[in-house]
Amino acid sequence: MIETIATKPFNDQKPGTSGLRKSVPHFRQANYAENFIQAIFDAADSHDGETLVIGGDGRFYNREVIQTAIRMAAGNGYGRVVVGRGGILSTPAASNLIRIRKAAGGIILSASHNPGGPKGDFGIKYNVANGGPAPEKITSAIFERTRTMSQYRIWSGDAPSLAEFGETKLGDMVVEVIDPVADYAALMEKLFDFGQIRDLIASRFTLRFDAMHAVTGPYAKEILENRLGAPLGTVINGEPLEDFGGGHPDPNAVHAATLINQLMAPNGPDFGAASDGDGDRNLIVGKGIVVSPSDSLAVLAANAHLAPAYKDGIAGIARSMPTSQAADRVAAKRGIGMYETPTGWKFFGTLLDAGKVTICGEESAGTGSDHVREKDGLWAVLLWLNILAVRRESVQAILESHWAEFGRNYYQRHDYEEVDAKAAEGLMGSLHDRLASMAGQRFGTLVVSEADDFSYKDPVDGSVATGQGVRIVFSGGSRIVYRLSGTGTKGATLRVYIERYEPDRTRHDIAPEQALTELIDTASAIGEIGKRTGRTAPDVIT
Ligand code: VG1
Ligand code: CO
Repeated sequence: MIETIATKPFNDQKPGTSGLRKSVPHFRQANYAENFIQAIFDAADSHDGETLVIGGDGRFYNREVIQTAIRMAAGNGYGRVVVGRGGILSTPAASNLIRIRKAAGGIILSASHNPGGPKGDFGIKYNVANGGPAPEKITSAIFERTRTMSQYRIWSGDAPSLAEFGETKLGDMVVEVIDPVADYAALMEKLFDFGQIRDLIASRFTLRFDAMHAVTGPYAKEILENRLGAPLGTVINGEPLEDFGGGHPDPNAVHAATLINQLMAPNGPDFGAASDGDGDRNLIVGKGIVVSPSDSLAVLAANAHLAPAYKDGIAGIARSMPTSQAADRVAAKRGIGMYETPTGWKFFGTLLDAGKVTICGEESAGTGSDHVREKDGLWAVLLWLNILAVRRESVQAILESHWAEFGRNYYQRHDYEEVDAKAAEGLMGSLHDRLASMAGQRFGTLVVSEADDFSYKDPVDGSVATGQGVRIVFSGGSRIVYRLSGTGTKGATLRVYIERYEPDRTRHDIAPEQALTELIDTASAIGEIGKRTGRTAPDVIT
């Protein structure tokens, strides 16, 4: 029986960069998740008899919300829910399923790289029929709807157990429990030359993949160990755990330090990689070298033609604004399109759908292609492996020859976490106030050539996004970008992105912190970071 339950609106359900993210205790307030899910269904187009994909990264509270979402889908007229066994689906696997099942959309339960557990974070994200994150038009409609929510519809009986494969009925709706890995693994096998990668792995090449006790464990074991023949134990921390083993499933220098240390050891593996909570981010580490995500995007774009799926070349590249301009140099040299979008994967969807770009990436360790409409951690790992299998060079050698050909964009991102929200807004506000008078100002040897607040007009659908980050560009092309995170759940996170281009190939082996010293100091001075936040150093440098 379908029940209509009365509820009261919450005033804080505005989706951020990637869905609605709050702490678990916040999400556990009565009707909090139900209100947001009803708002998604109300904002989505008609869904009578349509298919909905549901899955999550396995974090604490996942199962409860999945049960609720399934019962609410039945209460709202969906014809079928496709759900991963145990409620598990990585974000890219969910995107793929939406596409191949011609679903009306999907609900992904994840707070991605944020920590999990009873006191950790939880999140709900809606993806549309192309498999990608809902565009701003829809996330705004969802938010508007949450402000007046007065009732939601739900099937009164229990949802089926998700432990077994197969179909059951909930009222008129079919609930289909599927293997979360199979379709995704088949897609990867279509894109890449598994035979060649298998040969590489069977040679003396050694690799390690850190799943960080998050969702990619079962995917990586099936693909790397079962299908590509990597020895058992190649995938470490491969059991998804509700609290990610107490860790922080963010593949960066701080949280993936153990993996990085292994790769820095002289007798360590040749290749290391890690992914985040929901499997859409990737970290690539070669023996003795951590690949910066912006460089990874550029190298993948420059070498994609070595993998079967991209053998005819790529149509174009898109990157988020704060991502380094390394990829732009590849696009310019190859004569293909280059697009600069606001932060967040939702801005790549129209470009991918229109065939303007094939590869997209963000400095936050997200890379992907037109095979799905999300960033994809294991895809990036496999494309790297395919390139290594063809070139038979080390990761370090590939990077060095890339820099020699295109020049090197030295790059760092500095995060100041849990900053007082008022202080962070004050800092951004003060930057805005000074933007108009910034051009021509001198800081040490640096002279500002332009300064603005990034806004973007989508070249396909004409939609406009404003207030996407303050950019300060210096003569010579160096840049400092400031923006506030849209995924944090405590206070504000200030992100400062610093970049300098070095064409001289005799100067490509400087440590980034050294190559960027003057810009780093200038970023603190212009942002008045110490004075306004009380911080003397960033919490995380990536
Ligand atoms: C961060 C990253 C952004 C990424 C987003 C979602 O957003 O900077 O590049 O798209 O997380 O990634 P923000 O607003 O905190 O800077 V994920 O892996 O959480 O889906
Ligand atoms: Co993620």
